Amino acid sequence: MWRNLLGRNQILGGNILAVPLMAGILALASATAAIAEPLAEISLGDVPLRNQALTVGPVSVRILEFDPVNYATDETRYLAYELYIDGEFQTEVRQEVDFMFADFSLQNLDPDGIPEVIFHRYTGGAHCCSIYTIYSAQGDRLHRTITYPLDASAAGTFEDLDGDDYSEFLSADQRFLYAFGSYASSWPPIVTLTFRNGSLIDTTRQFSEDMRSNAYGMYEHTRESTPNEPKLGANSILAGYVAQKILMGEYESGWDYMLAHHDPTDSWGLTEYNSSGEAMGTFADFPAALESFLVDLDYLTVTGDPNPNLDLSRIVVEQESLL
Ligand SMILES: [Ca+2]
Ligand SMILES: [Ca+2]
Repeated sequence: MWRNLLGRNQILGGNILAVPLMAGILALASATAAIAEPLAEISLGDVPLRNQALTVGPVSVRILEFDPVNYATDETRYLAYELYIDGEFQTEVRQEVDFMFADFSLQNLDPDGIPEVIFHRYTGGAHCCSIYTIYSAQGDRLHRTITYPLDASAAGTFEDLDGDDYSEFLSADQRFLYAFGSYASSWPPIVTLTFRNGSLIDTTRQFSEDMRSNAYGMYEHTRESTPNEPKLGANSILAGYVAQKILMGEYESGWDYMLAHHDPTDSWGLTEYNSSGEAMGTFADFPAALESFLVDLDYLTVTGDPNPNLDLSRIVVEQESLL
């Protein structure tokens, strides 16, 4: 599969934004970054597996048991696997099969020469969801990182964007999906994480060219929208645009652009909720709703200033631990 189908942008056919999202893909595809290639991989699909081993250098995964989901019954199926380094047992995992397909791959995400084990599963549903579990030898311990379920627009592959042999994980802030428009008109700011010492670290702001490319796509598809002659879905793209500009250190120009191109007639996202999810009222307009949203998501501080301490790894990484 073309990697970008599971990358930051995806092709959405038959709707108003099919062309803009395609444009984003082409922009990213033209980059010269090295895609991390698996050294070995094994797919879990519709065939049961027993005692299958995958080994590269000192690292081994042994799949003890895998039975695919049987949609005809409710019977619980299991996946069980073990990890070894230098022939020494590290950990065993046994879990219910909650995925449509999955794979194990071994690849170098950092320069220490000991491959990482990446277990990637896809749980299905309308737009959901990829979940990554990454195991990395750190000294004599195994470090495990588990991502949140990531929408296709937020779950990319690993690429080494800057050639330093530490792979980047290309994602996006999926909290912007549906916030101010339909899925198809949602265009989130990008999130770039770098794999270091077994962890995914937020390095989004270091990759200014990527951010600028994403912001340019958003600009191209909202520049003809004005408050008097708004384009459908403009607010949703502009929400992502302002957030992207905050990350670029250009909050004020992003905000001014949003004011000049937003749709004052679109009420999507204007309902105000309390922390329990109950509707509390309605924001006066889209700019007021957007500012509150950006504060809620920590792009802005409560005083309305760009938050220099925003750590976007926390919206991708659900848990990590030394085993
Ligand atoms: Ca490694
Ligand atoms: Ca890198």
